[in-house]
Amino acid sequence: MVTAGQLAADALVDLGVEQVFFIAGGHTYAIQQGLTNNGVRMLATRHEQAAVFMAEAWGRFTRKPGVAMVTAGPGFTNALTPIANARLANSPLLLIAGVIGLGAGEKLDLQDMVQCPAIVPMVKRAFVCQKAERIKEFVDMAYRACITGRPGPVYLEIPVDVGNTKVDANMVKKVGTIPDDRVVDLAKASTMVEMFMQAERPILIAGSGAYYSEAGDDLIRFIEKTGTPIFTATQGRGVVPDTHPLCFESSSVIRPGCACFANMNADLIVLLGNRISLYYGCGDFLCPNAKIIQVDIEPEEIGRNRFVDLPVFSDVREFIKECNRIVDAKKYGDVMKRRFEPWVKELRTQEEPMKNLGKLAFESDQYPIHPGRLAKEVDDFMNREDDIVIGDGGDTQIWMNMARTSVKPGHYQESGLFGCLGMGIPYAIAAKLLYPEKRVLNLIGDGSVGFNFMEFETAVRKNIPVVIVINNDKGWGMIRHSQNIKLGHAIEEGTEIGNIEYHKIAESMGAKGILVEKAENIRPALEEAFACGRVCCINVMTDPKEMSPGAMVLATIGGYRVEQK
Ligand SMILES: Cc1ncc(C[n+]2csc(CCOP(=O)(O)OP(=O)(O)O)c2C)c(N)n1
Repeated sequence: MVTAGQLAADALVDLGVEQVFFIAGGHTYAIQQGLTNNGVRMLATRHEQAAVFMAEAWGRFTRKPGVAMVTAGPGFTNALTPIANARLANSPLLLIAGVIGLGAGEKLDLQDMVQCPAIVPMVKRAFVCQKAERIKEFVDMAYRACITGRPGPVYLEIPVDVGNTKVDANMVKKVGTIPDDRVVDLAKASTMVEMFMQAERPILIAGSGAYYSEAGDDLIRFIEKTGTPIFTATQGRGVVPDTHPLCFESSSVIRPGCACFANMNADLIVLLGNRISLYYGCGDFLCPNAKIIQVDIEPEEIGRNRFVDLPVFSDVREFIKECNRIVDAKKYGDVMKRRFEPWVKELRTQEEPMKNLGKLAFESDQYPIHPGRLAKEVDDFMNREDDIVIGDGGDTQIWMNMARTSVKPGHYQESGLFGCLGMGIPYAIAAKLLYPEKRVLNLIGDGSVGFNFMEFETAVRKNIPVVIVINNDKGWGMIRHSQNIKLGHAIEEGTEIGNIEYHKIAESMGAKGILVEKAENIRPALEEAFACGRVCCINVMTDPKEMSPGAMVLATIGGYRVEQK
């Protein structure tokens, strides 16, 4: 006889789970014991939010569900923010939560709350296992739901009495099937190729669907044989390297480059596992006359915010493979290449003045330090092939996004559409745990760093040497700037933070602390931080007056669109 908690742990191991992030609680002992018995690596954080962010990051990096476990009631409620983040970012993530016993409802038991309905709108599926013998089936269903179709977060609730129940392992059904077929619409591939033959100014935009389907190599083959320019977005950043002659970096319109020009002047736009979200002005930043092809693994996603001329319900990689086969068979490649060449040249011409504009920030040696210069120093210092950079904050994340050169997928991370501050330190810890050989750095705003600051202690305790660089403008910069634009002034309460010596607080937890006040000292500080082999906090004092283009855009569109009365 074994506990159902042990069986749940066995099922997770059978599915290949090697790492769980958690905070212990009385409602999850049985599974914790089971996982420990099975040799699963357990990392205890200082806040459930951090544990779930770590699991989310793990899922993003590995393309398999990251697993977090929390206790009932407050453990559960603390876990919700990263779940919502994962939902909007399509991250494969499994949250296991304890809850009061099945027989304890309405008794005013400790940590009582009705959890499942609260999380339903945030997850792909929510499961409650009510019978100990069926626990393996539930682990299996939950895990599978994270990764079939479009990845996302899934919730599995195990009442404390169910987890503690002893069952005869021989009576438990054998489960554990993970389908690995990929859906592909072969007929639409020839339609797409014919549409390319009619186009003069096509662009491809590769999003997270290109990343999760591992479409990089096939995409490179496609653009090289057809001469089509490509942009990358969100998790798709790096699937084709920024340095490729046909890659025009991020499709973000605020990155110094030609994305805005391309989006508004293309005659054919192909969205590959990429949603028409705020990043494209919810469709308004895509040329109204362009033909749109949208390839997505989630049929209901196709057509959001914009009429789509060719909807393709398909896995990105398999679809592009088929397009490659057709282009080869019909010997269309050279015709396309010749036709698209002037367009590619035009894009290169258009991006130059924008890049020069970006240099004003990136190369500034002003005092106090320009935050754009700080982000560029990070980009130059961190090896683009191997190192991992994480951006977190308002303006801070925008600067890092603008500056980072992506040559490999998964190596630059930020929250995504949920715009959630505070994920940076947990993400960095998960990254370094997964890839001990890589250098990992998080550039984070001084507001954002407060959310999960205690995770410095986690990193020190577990000897996970991450480098956390704080862009310290002594305030909630993006809000300060957008209030200035919107209201004509910044409201002090809620935008000012003051001068906190973060490097000293981190030192008190066992990390190394460095203060930087001049631009020329940024690089030596980065060298010292990585050379010391310890967790390090670099507190960089930057100019509170410098505003990112993101703050400007957000003050005028998107969530700020509603007029003040
Ligand atoms: C969890 C969370 N709380 C509040 C916000 C609203 N918000 C967006 S940007 C921002 C300011 C961030 O300040 P900081 O981290 O210091 O970065 P900076 O903008 O100064 O670079 C705030 C409060 C948010 N996006 N997420």
